[in-house]
Amino acid sequence: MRIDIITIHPQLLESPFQHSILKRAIAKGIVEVNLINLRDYSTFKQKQVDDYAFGGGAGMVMMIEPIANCIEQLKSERTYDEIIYTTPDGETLNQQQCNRFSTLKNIIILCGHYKGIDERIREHFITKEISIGDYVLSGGELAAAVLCDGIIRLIPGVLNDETSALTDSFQDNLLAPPVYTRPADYNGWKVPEILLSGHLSNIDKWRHEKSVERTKQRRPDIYSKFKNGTD
Ligand code: 6GU
Repeated sequence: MRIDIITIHPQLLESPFQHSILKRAIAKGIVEVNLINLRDYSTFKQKQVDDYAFGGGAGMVMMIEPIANCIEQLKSERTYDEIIYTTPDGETLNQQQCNRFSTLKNIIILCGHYKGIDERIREHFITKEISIGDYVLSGGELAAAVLCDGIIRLIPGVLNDETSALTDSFQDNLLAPPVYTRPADYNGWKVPEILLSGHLSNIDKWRHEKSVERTKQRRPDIYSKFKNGTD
C-alpha cells in the first residue's frame, strides 16, 4: 500500500512512522508513506498556501492552486483509490472504515488546517472526509497519523500474530476482555483463577463473557449492534 500525505507540517508527521509497528511495516516494504510538503506546490515566492476568506470573517482558508497542483501531479503518476481529507466535519472514523482502507492500494490523505480548505477542493478532488471524533484539533496532521495507524496495523503481515487484529476491540462489536500477566498475586491482588487453570475452552468462554459484560456496561451503543448481529 502507498499512502501520500499532503501537509504543511511534514515534520510533525515524521515521528509516528519511526517507531514500533508502523516503522516495521515500512521497513518490511508492506507500506510506503510519503510526506509531501504542500508549500512545495505554492505558486507564490513566499510559499503562501492560504488566503483570506471571501465574504470576510476570521481565519484563513487553504487555497485551491497548491492543493490542486499537488493532487494533479500525484494523480498523473498513479491511480488513487481514495483521496481523504481529515476534517472535524467528516464521517467519524470507525473500525469498519479502517478495515476497508487497509485493503486499498494507493491513497492520498490531505491534512486540513486554518478555517478549512476552499470548498471547491472538497467538491472536485476529495472522495472521503474523515473526522476522528467530536472535538476540534488544531490541524488534521494528528488525525492523519491516527488514521494511518488504524489502517496500517491491519494490512496482512504487519502484525506478528495475524489473528491479533481480529481479536481487537470493535472487530466483532465487542470490547476486548481484561488481560493479566505475572505476578499471579500482587500484594493480594489476584489474577482470576480461571486464567491459571490451563483449560482453554473455559478460558475462551470466560473472556467472551467478560467482553459482553464490558460492552454492555461501557458501550451500550456497540452492545446493541452485537446483540442484533449488525454493523
Ligand atoms: Cl480530522 N481534524 C481536526 N482539525 N480536528 C478534528 C479532526 C480532524 N477529527 C476530530 N477533530
